[in-house]
Amino acid sequence: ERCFKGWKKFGSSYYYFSNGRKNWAESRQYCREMGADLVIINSREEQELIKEANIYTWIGLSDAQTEGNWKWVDGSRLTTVYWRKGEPNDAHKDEDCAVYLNEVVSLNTWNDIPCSYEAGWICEL
Ligand code: 2F8
Ligand code: CA
Repeated sequence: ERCFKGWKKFGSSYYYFSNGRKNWAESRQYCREMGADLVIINSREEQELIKEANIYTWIGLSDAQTEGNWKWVDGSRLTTVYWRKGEPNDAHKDEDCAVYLNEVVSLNTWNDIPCSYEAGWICEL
């Protein structure tokens, strides 16, 4: 089995938690350069796994292509959803990328924010 230094193994995937912050596209690029992509959340277990993430952390979810049609970076539709109450709200009609909000800030939920915002990120391989 290959060794992924700094990656956390869970089920059949590996997860990388960033230091530092980037916008959504740059975060995604960082993951792709390592053969991974931003994290896709398909289960309560996976949502629980990312609890140690920073306050604002990009996940691989966006509706940039068609407003209101949230899709994972692999093109798949949402199965489980963990939106914070009242989200996604496309505030100022400018929120097309999703962040994970940690337990302390907002009880382990998601929010849509502008894709240009700088946040931490999680890659999944
Ligand atoms: O009240 C919810 C609202 O809070 C913030 O805007 C004031 C969020 N923006 C950022 O975190 C950048 C909105 O996304 C959120 O809907
Ligand atoms: Ca929002």
